[in-house]
Amino acid sequence: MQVTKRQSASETSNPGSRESVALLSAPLYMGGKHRGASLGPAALKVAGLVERISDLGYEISRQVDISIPESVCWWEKGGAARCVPEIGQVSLALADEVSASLETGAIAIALGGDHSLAVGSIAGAARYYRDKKKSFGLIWFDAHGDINTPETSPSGNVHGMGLAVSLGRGDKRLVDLLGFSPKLDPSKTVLVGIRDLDPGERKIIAEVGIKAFTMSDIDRHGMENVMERALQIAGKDVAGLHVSLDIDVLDPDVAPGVSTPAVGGVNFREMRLALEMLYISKLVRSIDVVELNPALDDRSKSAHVTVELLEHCLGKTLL
Ligand SMILES: [Mn+2]
Repeated sequence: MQVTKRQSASETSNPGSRESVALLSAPLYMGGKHRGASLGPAALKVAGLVERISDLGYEISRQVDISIPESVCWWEKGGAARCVPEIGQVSLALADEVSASLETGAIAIALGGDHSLAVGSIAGAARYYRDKKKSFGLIWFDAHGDINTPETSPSGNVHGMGLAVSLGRGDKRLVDLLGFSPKLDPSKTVLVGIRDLDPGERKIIAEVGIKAFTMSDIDRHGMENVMERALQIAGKDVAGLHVSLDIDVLDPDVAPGVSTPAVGGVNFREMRLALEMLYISKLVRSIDVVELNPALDDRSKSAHVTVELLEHCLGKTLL
């Protein structure tokens, strides 16, 4: 098993006066059961991601493609959590890239890939803030809790465990990545959009004490209110925010190209508003874009929606 990184010639140590963005592709697929998630970064680029971010005035200061090991774990290894050594290797490589990108002052955007990507990206962000003795918050958009442990998981898929791992629960090889745990402060951790939880996840959410806004909360109070509260929690006295955006938080009518769709999701306008509010907060320093599965998409509809939404998180306005 070997994890190598390919770095583009566009890398520069002189971002100049413009704000810069680092694009870190980590096309993980072994965190879930649908291999097509590995096509996510390519589909986002085909949908114009790089050009659209540049058009917003950002310098793309760093583009890294983290290569993913071809592993027999895909064919079923058994055990409680699948492909942990392989995901751990990729997580280490991604964590290094996220830390290094944040050090340059760039906004680090990790392109997945399934949501096991967050193990590495959050670890990298956590190390960056920890080294500076600063705190950060997390807003995790998802239809699911992603807060299973190997004991509670019905599938053994690590893409459903990333939040638990980052809060210090689960397979030690992932929990102890970079030598410290937990990566997140539960009092500054917020879930938004959940509607499909496994039984054990409800219990863990209550135990760890994170704030979770369900789709019912969004329906009752509106996205604006939910995001104001999310920012009050995750954005309180922090040096930055990490946003983990699982595309399956969107309704499948909006974004059908995901591995684990769940009906009754966030619509396009709600998501755009949420991301506009995050941009206005000026706190977002790192972003995951995960679970886009081009093999299940409808004529690249979900990829285009994702690029459009990401633009709003980076400052695109309607007027
Ligand atoms: Mn997820």
